[in-house]
Amino acid sequence: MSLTRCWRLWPTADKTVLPCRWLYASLHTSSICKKSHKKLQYSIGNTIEILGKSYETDHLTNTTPAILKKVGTNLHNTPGHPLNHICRRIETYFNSAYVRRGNPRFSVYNRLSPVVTHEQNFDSLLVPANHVSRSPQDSYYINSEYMLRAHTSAHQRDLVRTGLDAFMVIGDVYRRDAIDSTHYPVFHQLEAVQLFSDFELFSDMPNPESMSLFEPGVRDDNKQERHTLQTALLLEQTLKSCLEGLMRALFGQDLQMRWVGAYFPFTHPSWELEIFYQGEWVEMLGCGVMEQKLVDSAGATDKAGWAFGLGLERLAMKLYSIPDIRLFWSTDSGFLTQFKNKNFDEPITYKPVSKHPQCVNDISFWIPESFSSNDFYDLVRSVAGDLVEQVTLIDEFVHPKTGRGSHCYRLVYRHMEKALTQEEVNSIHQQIEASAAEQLDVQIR
Ligand code: FA5
Ligand code: MG
Repeated sequence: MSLTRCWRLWPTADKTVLPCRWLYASLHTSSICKKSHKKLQYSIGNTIEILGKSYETDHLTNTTPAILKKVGTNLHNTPGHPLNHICRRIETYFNSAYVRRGNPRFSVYNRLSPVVTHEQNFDSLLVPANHVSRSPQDSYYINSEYMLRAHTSAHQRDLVRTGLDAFMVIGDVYRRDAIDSTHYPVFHQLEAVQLFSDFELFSDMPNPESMSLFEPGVRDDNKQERHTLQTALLLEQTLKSCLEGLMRALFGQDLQMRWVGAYFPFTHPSWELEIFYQGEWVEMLGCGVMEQKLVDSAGATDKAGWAFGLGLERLAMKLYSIPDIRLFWSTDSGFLTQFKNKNFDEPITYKPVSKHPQCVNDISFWIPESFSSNDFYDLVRSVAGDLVEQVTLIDEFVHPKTGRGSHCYRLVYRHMEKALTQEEVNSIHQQIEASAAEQLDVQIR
């Protein structure tokens, strides 16, 4: 099945979520964007410090100071933070549902550095060299060797290599992404991997000794070439029942959820799980049967397994009725005290302190040829921080005579903790215009 067909066969009705980067990539097979970053916030040959280590910047460096400030915050390990509550609830589910000889089956890794090599983030996961997810438009690069991980899957191969066959990785991940209430350039993922020997996978079957994990075969929509059909079906079944069980343990029996076919270079077959939230379907996680080539490359040649990666903010927003993803970074006691000193498994419903009024301002400019919207989103974040709630491209056109492109963005300003005055908004808006003109070579209209 071609990747493009895969996307068409499984359209997601979830309009709040951008097309999955892995699916989207399949529609844009062009090579990595070669655009040079003219006005870097760090100049080439400088060093930047991240978690006590120095990295030399080069032509690929595109991490912004605003992003680097978030590294090491460790919200997921902060007692009383909603992300910590949710991690502990998920760990509790796994520790009760998955036990081996009286001990938790899954080991938890929640302090791995978010600085990884490009090789870990992409190559170890079989992401092709020209895959668009490697584009500087999508990820935060530290330099030509290191980056801020774009997903917790970056640790899969190395942890399997250490001999583990069931583990979770919890951590902060970094992506240059849209700005709205469910997307933020730093968010948290919880990844889990479970590998099975033939003995483990088939132990509940009538004739386990007659079954085998592997056979030479062909790849189709339902299975990989090396896997027997039973292997593929049992892995799918154990994966889906694990995740449906987790969602019911968190949200109760009445939760509406649905499986949507997906594409990831490191799993086949692959799915996304969506749940119904505030009148819309929201994607919570991606998962699938691990590519056997990846498992083999990590030395577990006699095992097959599944993996999933879920977005913790998305889950916590639904579970605690948190309306905006920026709130997780709030230092305001109005937010934090609602979770602090609560038991992690207590039901909590966030009560908005008060939603202050929005201020809306548009910005229009002529764009240079190399322009990318994600550059503008990053710039808005750097200048205005969390004062901007949403940025939407509301109009674009090409001048019929000059051929120049023009973009118009609508910026919605709202402070989470106080009402902004029109003067404050105007001043930030002007700073955004000035920085865009200077750093992105746009011409304000
Ligand atoms: C991944 O990141 C894959 N690594 C997941 C995976 C793991 C697949 C293991 C197969 C096996 P994706 O890009 O779809 O996939 O992100 C996973 C989840 O992270 C999403 O479902 C969503 O819940 C969350 N997420 C993605 N982008 C954002 C964002 N900008 N802000 C907040 N949450 C996000
Ligand atoms: Mg996705």
